[in-house]
Amino acid sequence: MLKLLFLSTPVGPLGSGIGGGVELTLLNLLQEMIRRGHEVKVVAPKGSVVTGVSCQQISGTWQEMIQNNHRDTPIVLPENSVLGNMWDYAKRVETDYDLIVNFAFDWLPFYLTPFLDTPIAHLISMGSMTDALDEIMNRVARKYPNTIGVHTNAQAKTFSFNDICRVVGNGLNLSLYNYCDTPDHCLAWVGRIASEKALEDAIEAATRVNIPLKIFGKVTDEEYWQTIRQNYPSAPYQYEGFFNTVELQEKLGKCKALLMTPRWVEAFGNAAIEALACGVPVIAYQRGGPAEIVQHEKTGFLVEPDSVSGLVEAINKIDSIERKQCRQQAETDYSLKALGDRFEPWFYELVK
Ligand code: HBI
Repeated sequence: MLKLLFLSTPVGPLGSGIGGGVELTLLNLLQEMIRRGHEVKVVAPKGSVVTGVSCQQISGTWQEMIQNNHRDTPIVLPENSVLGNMWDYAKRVETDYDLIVNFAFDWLPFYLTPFLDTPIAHLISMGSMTDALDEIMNRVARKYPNTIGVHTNAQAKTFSFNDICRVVGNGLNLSLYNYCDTPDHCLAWVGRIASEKALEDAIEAATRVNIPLKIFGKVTDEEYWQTIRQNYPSAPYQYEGFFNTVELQEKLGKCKALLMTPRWVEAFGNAAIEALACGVPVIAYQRGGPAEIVQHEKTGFLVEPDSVSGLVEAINKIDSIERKQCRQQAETDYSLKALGDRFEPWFYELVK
């Protein structure tokens, strides 16, 4: 049995949705490690909501989203940084734990690693973003091999230390997702509405096949969203909004396919496994995480990146995919048990 200390992302409270995919990963991993008999404590910004486990609420100023930075942006820590305060706490209690698990994609946790005695596992949630962050991650990877976990090989390949990090995939609580065998005549797009997600390609494809597109997710780039609405005044799309897991899966399941159009290297692509869990085939650009999730012509289609005609071609063949196969893949590769089978051995290796 291990005593684990999970340090959440500093961009906002757990449960707010600001942290996006990493919130889902932390909560799913927490649930699975407790089910396996380990003790877990969470450290997160004040206002976090975590059911069934003790959560140390840390006050302080949230960290800015790293997506807003450029490659050469210097590291910025605000006055009364919540990230700094989280690590003050971790340093104070570290002897009570066998392993610290860091979920922040930030410079400070890596810089502090050699100053703590308890081993630290870093689970990183994006591909390479800035030079300063790459440099400090590389330093930790070299000094402490295999202490950095990534979700996919594609994400690992964006870093120079891809040969000494651990690919751990991701996973879902599949009992929350219901299989739907008879979809309505519509397509789905799920994700933060921001330029790196290239929603315009999905709208263009839906327009060409004249099938309504349902859009789910938080608008995190207002200007980008307004541009889309101006450029596609009469396209067949409907903005549905941002939903929690239970509501999202109920609406997503009724769609003929999920379109994934990432312009950047998506580290994983939680939406892909959420769709599969509902029996929804995935049509994705052959780029980043989704390219390692979708089984081409079995649970969806992988098309040439940035090719709208590729999306259209796949949409026209979507009925050839057996929806049951999609649910089956989620159960085989992305259940909480599969997630725990990838993380638990990694954690034991680090505490030896
Ligand atoms: N930005 N600075 C910073 N730190 C994070 O941990 C972070 C982020 N941006 C996005 C993010 N985490 C999560 O939404 C990941 O799931 C992408």
